[in-house]
Amino acid sequence: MSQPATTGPVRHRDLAARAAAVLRGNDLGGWTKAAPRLYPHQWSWDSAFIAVGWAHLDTRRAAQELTTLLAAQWATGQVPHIVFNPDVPSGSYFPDAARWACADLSADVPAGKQTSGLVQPPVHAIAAWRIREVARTHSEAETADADAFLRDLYPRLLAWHRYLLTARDPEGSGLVTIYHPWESGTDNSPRWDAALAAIDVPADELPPYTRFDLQHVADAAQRPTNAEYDRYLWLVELLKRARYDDAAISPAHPFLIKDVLFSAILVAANEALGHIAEAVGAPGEDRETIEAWVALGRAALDRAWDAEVGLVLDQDVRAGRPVPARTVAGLAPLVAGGMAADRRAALLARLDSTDFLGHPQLRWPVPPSTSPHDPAFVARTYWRGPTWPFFTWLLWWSLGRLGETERADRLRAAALDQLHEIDFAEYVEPFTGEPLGSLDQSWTAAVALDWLAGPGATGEA
Ligand code: 2M8
Repeated sequence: MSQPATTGPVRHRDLAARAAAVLRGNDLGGWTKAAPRLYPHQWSWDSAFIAVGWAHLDTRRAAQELTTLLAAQWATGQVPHIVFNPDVPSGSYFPDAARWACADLSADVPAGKQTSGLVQPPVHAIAAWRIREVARTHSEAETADADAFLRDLYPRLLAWHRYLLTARDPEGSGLVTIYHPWESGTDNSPRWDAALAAIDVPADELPPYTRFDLQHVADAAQRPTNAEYDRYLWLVELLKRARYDDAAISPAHPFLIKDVLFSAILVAANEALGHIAEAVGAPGEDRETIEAWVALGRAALDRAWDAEVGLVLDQDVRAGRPVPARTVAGLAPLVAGGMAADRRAALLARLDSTDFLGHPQLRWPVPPSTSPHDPAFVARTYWRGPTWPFFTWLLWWSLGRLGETERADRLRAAALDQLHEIDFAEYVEPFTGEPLGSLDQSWTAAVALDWLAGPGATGEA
C-alpha cells in the first residue's frame, strides 16, 4: 500500500491510527493474536510488546493482555511460549496443541488451557511496569487500576522469574538454558546452526507433519528450511518423552544453550520486577532476592564477553564451547545494563560499526538481526539478517535506560521512517526495505504506537 503524501505530525498521526487498527483487527477480546493468519494464537513475548502498544490505546486492555497470558502459567512457574486459541480451525498453525500434547503429558498445565511446552524471553515485567507508567500519565483512576493489576500479577511474575533462575539455571550461573531455538525467539539465527547440525533426526521416529507457515509468506526462503523444521520437531518429541519435566530434560537433551539475550532480558525484567515489588509493597526479602538476581545475571554476561569477537557469546552446554555467531544477541549487555565503562564503550562502538547500524548499505540505520559480516548472513531469511521492528524497540528502550539519549533518539527516528513504509511487517530486508513475513504483525504495530506516543514523535510535544 503506498503512503499518502503527508508530512510531519499528520503523517505520524496517520501511522498511529493505522497501528491502532492493526491491534484492534488482531484483538480477540482479552488477548491479541500475533499476526492475522501466520500466527493465530497468543505468543508469550509478542504479548508483552503488544501490551506496551495497547497501553497507549487503553491501559486496562493492556493489562488484560498480560493477565490472559499469565493465566496459562504452569504450576512450575513457566509461562508457555504459545497459548493456543481453541477456536482456530485445524490446519491453521503447526505444531498445534495436539502435537504438543502438554496437558496429556504434564500435570503442571493449568486446567482448561492448551499451551506449548516451551518458554520465550521474559519481557512481561518490563511491559507490566510500562503499563503503570503510561497509566500515571493518564489519570488517577487508571493508575489505581494499574496498581491493582500489578498486585495481582506480581506473584505470577515472581514465580516465572524464579523458574528461570532455578529450573533453567540449575548451575546458578546467571545464564538461562534454553531447550529449543524457539525459546530464544530468534528461531533460525546462525546462533543455533552448529547445535542443530549435531542433532541426528531418526526419520522413522519423527511423526509425519505438514507445515502451514509456508502458505502465509510470499517466498519459502523467508522462513526456516525443512531440515531446520525436522530438528525443531524432533526436539519437541524429545521434550515430550521427558514429559516436559525439567529434571528429566536437563542431562540428556541435545540442545542445551545458555542464551545471552534471553538472560539479559531477564536482568532488565528483574529490574522492572524490583520496581513492581516496591510499588505493591512486597516483602523486603523478595526485593533482596530480585536484586541478587540482577547482579548474578550481569556478572554472567560480563563473563560471556569474547574479546576477539567483540560481543558476548552464547554457551553451548552440550558442546562445552561458546557460539561465535555475530548477531544482535551479542549486544545483550546493553539490554541488561550495569556494565563497566570500557565494556559499554566497546559495545556501543560495535553497535555503531559496520556490523550493525553503521553498515553502509542499510536502507535505514536499524539493527540487522545478524551482522552482514557474519558468513551465515542472509538478507531475506528469518532471523538470519532481516531487521525486526520490535527488536529495534528493545534496543531503543535499552539505550534510553543507559542514558544514551541521542543514540536512542536517532534510532527511533530511523525506526519511524521504516515503519512508514513496511505495512507493519513482521521483518524487513535490511538493504532494500522490502517487507517480509506477515504483514499487520501485532508487535510491529504495538512498538509503533509506543514510539509515536513519545515526546517529539508527533512534532507537537
Ligand atoms: C516466530 O516463532 C514461531 C515459533 O514460536 C514460528 O516461527 O512459528 C518468532 O519470530 C518468535 O520470536 C515470535 O514470537 C513468533 C510470533 O511472532 O514467531
